[in-house]
Amino acid sequence: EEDVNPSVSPHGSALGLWGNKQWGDTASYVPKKKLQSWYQSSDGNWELAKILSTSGTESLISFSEGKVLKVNSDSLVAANPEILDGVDDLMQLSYLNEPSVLYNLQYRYDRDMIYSKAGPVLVAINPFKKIPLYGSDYIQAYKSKSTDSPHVYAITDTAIREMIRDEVNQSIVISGESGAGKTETAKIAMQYLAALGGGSGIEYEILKTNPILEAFGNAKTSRNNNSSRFGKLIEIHFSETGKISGAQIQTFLLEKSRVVQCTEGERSYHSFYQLCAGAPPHLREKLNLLNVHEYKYLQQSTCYTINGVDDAEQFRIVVEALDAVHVSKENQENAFAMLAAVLWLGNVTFSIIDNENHVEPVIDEALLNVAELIGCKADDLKLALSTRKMKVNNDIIVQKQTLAQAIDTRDALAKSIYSCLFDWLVEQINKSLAVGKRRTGRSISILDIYGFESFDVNSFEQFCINYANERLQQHFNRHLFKLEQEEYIQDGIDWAKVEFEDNQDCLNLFEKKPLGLMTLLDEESTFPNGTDITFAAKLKQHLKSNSCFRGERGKAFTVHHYAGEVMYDTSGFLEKNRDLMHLDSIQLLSSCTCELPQAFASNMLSLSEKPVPGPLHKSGGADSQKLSVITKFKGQLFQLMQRLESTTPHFIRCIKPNNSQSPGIYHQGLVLQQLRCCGVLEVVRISRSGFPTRMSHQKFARRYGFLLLEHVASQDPLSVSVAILHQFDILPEMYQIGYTKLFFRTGQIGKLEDTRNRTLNGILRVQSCFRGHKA
Ligand code: AOV
Ligand code: MG
Repeated sequence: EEDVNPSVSPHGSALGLWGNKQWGDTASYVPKKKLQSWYQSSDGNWELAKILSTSGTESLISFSEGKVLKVNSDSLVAANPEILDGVDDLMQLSYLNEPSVLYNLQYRYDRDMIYSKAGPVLVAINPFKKIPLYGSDYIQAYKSKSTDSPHVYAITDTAIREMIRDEVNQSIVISGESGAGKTETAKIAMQYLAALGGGSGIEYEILKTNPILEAFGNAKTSRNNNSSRFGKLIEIHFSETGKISGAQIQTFLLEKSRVVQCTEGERSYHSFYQLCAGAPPHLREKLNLLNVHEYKYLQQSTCYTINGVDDAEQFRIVVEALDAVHVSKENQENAFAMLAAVLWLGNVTFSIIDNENHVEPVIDEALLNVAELIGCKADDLKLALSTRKMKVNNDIIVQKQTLAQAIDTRDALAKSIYSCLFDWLVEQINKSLAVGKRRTGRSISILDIYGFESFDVNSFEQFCINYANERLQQHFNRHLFKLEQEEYIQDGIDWAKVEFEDNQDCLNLFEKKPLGLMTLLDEESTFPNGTDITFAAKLKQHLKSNSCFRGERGKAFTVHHYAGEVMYDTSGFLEKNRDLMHLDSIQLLSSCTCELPQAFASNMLSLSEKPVPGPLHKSGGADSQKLSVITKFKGQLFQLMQRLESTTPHFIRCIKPNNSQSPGIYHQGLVLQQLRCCGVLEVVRISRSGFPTRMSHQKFARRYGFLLLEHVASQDPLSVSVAILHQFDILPEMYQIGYTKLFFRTGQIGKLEDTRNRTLNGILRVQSCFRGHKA
């Protein structure tokens, strides 16, 4: 019964679900008698087994339930000793491989420890239930540093400290698939910032922006009952004394199409259901509200309610929030009138008026209600929905519309009223939260965008959302891998290079000119004869050799995203990208007696009057002219990335443990796929082999120099720094001295900071004693 050493590779070589990625460790692993090991069973799950004996290339293993199996030694993957079960930073694992990471996260998840660290990144696994980890006691504990277990509070605390210490703006970048918990996580971070920086009252307003934006910008999808259909960056400003002085919200591309079309099992925006369920009697009457299932736009899906959500109660919460951010009662009613107008627009029907199939809206309750709610004459509305003015040479001709055209016009009007309302609300919120003119302090921004999506049918919306996620992934890669490695090289640091999954190819597929997805889309959008079919054909023709692209049958194409393949159906791509609003409709809105439609119209006009840099032409001559949706979105994302680049980022990766939004279910395959696509294991590897904390010689000497007990002969920063390192017995393998900076392994600077804080507190106490004594 001799132990044989077949020298198994440390990462195992299991294929199949687990892929053949080498996520092994540098520590060599040799299956030995009595060692714990991972074995992948036929269902793809990894099971813990004990090695009974090994001989040649085979090992005899036993499972906890008593089963014994003879397996190929190559299929075994190193398991960590039990003492490492549930470590809170994956960096502490002796063997870093997929099953060990999955097991560690699951071990914690089963015990409601949903937060873990992967080096510098916080991993948050959605519990899908309330867990008692939040509130003032926990906030106090993290503030006073009496706990350091991984938490959103901890990473937010770090952001505050670094903002103050380094005088650099910070950002908290939250990513993850749809339903993974980004929005909840963002709120938890805001809660912590509000608690620590509160005092002026503005923090209360900041927290109240959440119910408003969620009501108007979130909806139930098949992935998430409260799915964000817009992206959001909230920048929270702090004064020099560390108090919140104001905030600014920027939103990105709201999914408009949901207002007029909705898939079975999903809902339109929460705001509609909340209004219908919760409006008090006087408002009901004023807006002529019906029940939700009487509105055609909402009828497209038979889903009207969400389990566990009381829309009427939510309505009251939203009203309270609107009060908090100083939207007047009058303006609140104006806003609700716009919601009602959109709903009634959906009920407007058309009848054929001639033998060329031209139509006119039926003058009924629906049309009259819309006219009243937006403040225009019923006849004007009728005209705007049934005709189009066209400019031919210098004459204006009036063209009648077919049913399909009229419906498009009606829906376009509904969509733009809704999206203008959303923008208007954000504007009101920003006015209320505005930072005073003396913007002296620093800021912490929190980014929460819609997560990566892949449905049965994916359209233009998913195309935009997934593109945004590619950009964000690039930012993540840049900070955790690229910049990291470049900095080591620049400063002459010795270290082992870590390979990572770069998504530049996919971004190129989208962005390259002249032959990228976006340029081709814009180009086709400008051709009067362009259709979804010609667009799909053009993509296939020009992009077929791109490794991230695959043409599909019919009008579809597939993109290989960092998070998986998504097949897009080009139906509606061109329309949605053009997003035309007829001038007739804009003119109608500007002629309205109500304040909001007027404001919307002037907003749209000011957008369309800007010079058009893109190739988008005037379709028909009398349409509003503007940038294509995708081009505008790309511009916004570039700006966003620039803003983020001027901050110190802190990353939170949200993980969805199952697809059914249920507590207690941990799907190994699903979790693994998410860990893989965001490179969590590579982040751990790079952090373990690298030196994540760094400080210039000058800064280090300035910050800790006063702790030196002995005088240093030479006062140059490097000598002072070296003296500090010696005095504190920092082990040589824990740091490296670069040309300009000192590089530390994780945790090292923390010890120095603690000593510094203790010493400073001591000095302060002594000073105050001294003052007390004198007085
Ligand atoms: P998302 O923002 O990442 O999806 P959410 O933050 O909306 O996901 O989370 C989805 C749901 O998961 C929430 O409505 C909660 O029910 C639950 N949840 C998430 N985090 C927690 C938590 N910490 N504690 C308790 N429940 C939680 V999307 O917006 O779809 O990409 O576009
Ligand atoms: Mg969200």
